[in-house]
Parts: sequence; structure tokens; C-alpha cells
Amino acid sequence: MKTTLALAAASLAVLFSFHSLAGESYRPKLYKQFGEMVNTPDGMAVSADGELYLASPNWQNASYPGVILKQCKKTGRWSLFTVGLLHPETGCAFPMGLAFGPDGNLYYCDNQYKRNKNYKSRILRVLIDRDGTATRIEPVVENIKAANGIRIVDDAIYFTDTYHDLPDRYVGGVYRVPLTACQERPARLLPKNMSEKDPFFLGEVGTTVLKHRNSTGAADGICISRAGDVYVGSFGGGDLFKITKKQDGTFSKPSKIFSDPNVLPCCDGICYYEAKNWILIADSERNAIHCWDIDKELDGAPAHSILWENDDTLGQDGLLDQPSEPCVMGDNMIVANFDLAGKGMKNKVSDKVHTLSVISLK
Ligand SMILES: [Ca+2]
Ligand SMILES: [Ca+2]
Repeated sequence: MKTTLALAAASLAVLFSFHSLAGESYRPKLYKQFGEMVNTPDGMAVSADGELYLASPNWQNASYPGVILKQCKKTGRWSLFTVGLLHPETGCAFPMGLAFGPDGNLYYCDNQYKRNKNYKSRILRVLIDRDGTATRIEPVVENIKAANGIRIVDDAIYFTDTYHDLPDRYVGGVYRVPLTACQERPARLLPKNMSEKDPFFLGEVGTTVLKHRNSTGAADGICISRAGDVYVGSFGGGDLFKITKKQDGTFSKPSKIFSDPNVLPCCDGICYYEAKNWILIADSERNAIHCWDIDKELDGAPAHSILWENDDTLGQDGLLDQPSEPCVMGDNMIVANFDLAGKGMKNKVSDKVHTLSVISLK
């Protein structure tokens, strides 16, 4: 009888492993609590020497400028790396996605869309000297509407533009700009009604608009697998897209590989976890972290699961409070809690507890 029960329990566990919480092993803990000067933690990147960088556009309390911080690997101490470069017209800086280039410099999305929807966003490059000090910030890609997620692989910048603002179509775009195309002067995107002629345009990524949230945010989180395939998620409806790198080095158009708003209603930031060939997905709406297992995807098996989900919280104990971005650092996933409450989110209050969480991936 015992054996039968054990077998039944085991088969139930298998049955519910799809779309279910993996349990306490992925429980988030508090990694860092910031004061008011970091009030919407978001994009992250780890430098070649293993130091964590964090962007905060500071949308919750805009009396603080958008900043990029850095955590010293040796001491664990945080310091201001740089204040974001102010846009000459808007007078604001809103750093979001971060990525290091092969040149050792830090590239970031300056997302001006909230302030000005008329192509003011940019990709900026922070030049870093040998001591690790930021010396200068310069634009490398211009004429973007809402620069959001960024990755740099094989000497090219890949990034998302979340809103195209085309009539009756809720789409954003995915772009690839070779570093050689922005060495001397910034590359410029074409306006959205000419996207198909834009040499940097990889394709359109749309979103389902969910009634309870009514968000039209499309292309948001982006990451690239070891095969060179580009994965992009949509914020509004949680749709996941894949852009396949072909043998000749060109890319397919984005194809939707997962769309089930009952299970995954929001793809905010995403990142690649190479050790397991997983995509980790921050679900802002439900305070959750999802996993997309690429090996399973390639086998035609169900590839989606939920690693963790929690109820509304201030985040003081490390639980997720509108997670906007995951970042793998060694055996850990650091999660930024954006905490900017909006319609249809579990997060009901933009509170004063500004946090990063950590989840062990061991
Ligand atoms: Ca909070
Ligand atoms: Ca909150």
C-alpha cells in the first residue's frame, strides 16, 4: 500500500510539474534594500570581472535622477557608478536595460517614452577606464521610441523598442545594430512606418492586450541563447517570441512560441541561464519568475514552468514585488523589484521598500 501511495504521489508530482510551483527551493531572499535614491530598480548586468551593475530610472520618485549603481565584488558595498546622461531636450535620464560590450564598456537603454513619445529614447555607451570609473557617456543608437531591453553578443547590440504606436496594431520591434555601425557616430533607426526598410530591424513583436491590465506594451525583455537565437517577451500579454539564427548568420522573423495569459500574463525582463539552457522570465503582474526550458522546446515537450510566485508584499523579507528583471550571477538569480503599481497588477502599492531579491539556482 505504501509503495502504491508513493507511486501515486510521484506520478502526481510529475503531472503537476508542468505549470506548477517548483517549491521552496526557489524561495526568494532579500539581496539588498535601497534608500529612496534607488526607487525603481530595473536593468542589471554583470561585468567581465564579476561585478553587478544596476539601473534605476527612478519613476516612482522622480525627484531623484535616473542612476546606475555598482556592487563591489570584494566588499559587497554598493556605490553610485554614474548618473544617467540627461537628454538634451527632455532634461531627463531613464536608464533601464544594461549590457556590457566586448570593449568592456557599459551600454544602456535610456527609455524616454514616459516623458516624450517622439523618438527621444537612445542606446548610450558609458566609457569605462582601467580603474573601473565611468569617464564619459555617448549616444550609440538614436531615434528609438521606448528603448527597454538590451543584450550584446557577437559584436552586435540587440535591443527592444516596446511601442511602435502604429494605428490599431499593438507591436514593438527588435533591433540588431553591429558595433561597427556606431563606432564613429550614432546609428539612427528609421521611423516605424518604414521599419521594413530599416537595416537594423529584425522584426515586429506584438502583444495580446489583456482586459484586466489594458497594457499595450509589446517587445520588452530580450536574451540570446548559446545557439544565437533571440528570445523576446511582450509585456502586455506575456507572449514569448523566438527569432532563429540561421546557418548563414541571418535571422528568421519573430515567431510566437508561447502564449497563454492564464499561465504567463506578462513578460517583463528575461535573461539566459546558460548552465541549464533556460530562459528566466520576470512576470511583473503576478510577482512570479517563470522558466522556459530550451532543451524541452527543441524536443517538442512542454517547456514552460513557474519557479516562484507570491502574493502582494512590500518586499522587506525578499519576496517579489513586481519583478521587472532577472539576472544570473554565478549560481544565483538576482531579481529587481520595480514596484510601480498599475492596473491589474498584484502589486497594489508603490511602497517605500525598494529591493533586489536573490534566488538560488543550485
Ligand atoms: Ca516594495
Ligand atoms: Ca509594492
